[in-house]
Amino acid sequence: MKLILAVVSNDDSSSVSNSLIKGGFQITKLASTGGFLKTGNTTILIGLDDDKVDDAIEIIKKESRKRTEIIPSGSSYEFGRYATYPVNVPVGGATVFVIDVDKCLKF
Ligand code: 2BA
Repeated sequence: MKLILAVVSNDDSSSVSNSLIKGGFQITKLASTGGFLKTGNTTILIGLDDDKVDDAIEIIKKESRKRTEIIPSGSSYEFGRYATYPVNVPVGGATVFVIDVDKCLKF
């Protein structure tokens, strides 16, 4: 048995967890905070059989693929008025750890 720990962005956490549940996986979601940026992210725990690890990773990869989004940002003073301008911001991505599990007990 394995335990997957997947750190995903809060934006992707619903689609990742919904797809995992749809795929038959049991999950636990933890609210977490990145040590570097100190912003919120979501850590998803998945206990699963060894032969299901690749399937779960595929789902996580598909639902949290790194991409850029265009968001309005900042303001510039041009032609006598302030305006926002669009910038490309990288979002998404996941950090995945796969750990061996000796035992899983439920009481
Ligand atoms: P990522 O490497 O994609 O990591 C995203 C989040 O995943 C991290 O949030 C952290 O919560 C978790 N994570 C990543 N690697 C981990 C590991 N080896 N062990 C435990 N948790 C891990 P943040 O710590 O806030 O980092 C956000 C982004 O800032 C990172 O994206 C990376 O691009 C950058 N970063 C992190 N540490 C850095 C450093 N020391 N110097 C430069 N850039 C750094």
